[in-house]
Amino acid sequence: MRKISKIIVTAMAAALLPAMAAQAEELISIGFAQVGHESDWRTASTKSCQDVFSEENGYDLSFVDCDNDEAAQKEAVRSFIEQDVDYIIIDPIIATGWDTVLTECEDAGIPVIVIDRTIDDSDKYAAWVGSNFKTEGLAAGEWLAAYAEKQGIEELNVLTISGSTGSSAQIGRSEGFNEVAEKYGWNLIDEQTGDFTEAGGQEVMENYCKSYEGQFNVVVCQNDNEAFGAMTAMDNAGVTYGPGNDVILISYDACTAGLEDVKAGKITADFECNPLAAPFVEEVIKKLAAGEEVEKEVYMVEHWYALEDQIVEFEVDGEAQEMTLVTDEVIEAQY
Ligand code: GYE
Repeated sequence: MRKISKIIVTAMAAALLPAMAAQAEELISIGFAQVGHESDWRTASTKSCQDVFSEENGYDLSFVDCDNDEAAQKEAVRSFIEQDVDYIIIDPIIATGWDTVLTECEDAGIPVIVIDRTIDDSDKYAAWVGSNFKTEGLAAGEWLAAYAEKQGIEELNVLTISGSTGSSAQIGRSEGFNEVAEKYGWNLIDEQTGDFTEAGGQEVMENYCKSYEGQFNVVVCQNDNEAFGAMTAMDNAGVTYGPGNDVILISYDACTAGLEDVKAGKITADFECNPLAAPFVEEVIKKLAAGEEVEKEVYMVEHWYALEDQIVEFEVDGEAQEMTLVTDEVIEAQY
């Protein structure tokens, strides 16, 4: 009896093994060269990719955190080529310097999908999924114009803590906001990078508080984490911020912790950048696998957040913008 069951089990295993091997082979292999781990936004982006491109969903994901190092990111892409993955996802740390390595991907016949930040000096990729950073900057600027008017604030003296220099997120947000500032003749006092980190935001703001004491009434942080650091620096320097206080504090990303600070009356308005691109990337991959045509650019939908008294009407490129009131439910639903 025992012998028979052993034979059956062995036979079953022998039958199953090739099936399991075939299943492993069927996994779609993806290499993802992620920017790093500098912010809440980045954590949400990484999680979104890891959730969607899981083994359960039929993927074999090679994830590389490039720690904000451009050279390491190119190396990661080249290692994916060597592994001969089926698809490569890149979130480019900076916008330029990509043509050579993208040509290598093309020569190897591996489709590249770019997410979040753009590549501005090459079009050798199948598709890009991300946000319009210039629109975010324009929205922040036009909101400020409408809000200052409502409050009767005539002079705007602005300090900007920008994101990582040369990233398309930094370039677009600066371009958009500064275009509006120029239009209304605001005083742009200074713009220094906080590298999208809390420590960077704090350091820049500490210097600003010393150099420009009493000279500014607007601080623009190009992401929430920089805003967290800037708030610490302003607390230490005795500068008050948020609705009704010395400084109007503007932020981008609108991740959970950022929205909590809007709700707490610390961040005056927060301009969303949606990090959940992975489901759209998966659609692109499915279409490519089926030999279908894909859209070259896919834009994420985003919202602008504030409390009731800071919700004002404004337009971007002639289009009326709707703002979202921050409530506990809204925060709960955010990433
Ligand atoms: O705003 C910031 C992150 O590339 C849009 O990078 C992204 C930016 C995001 O570190 O928090």
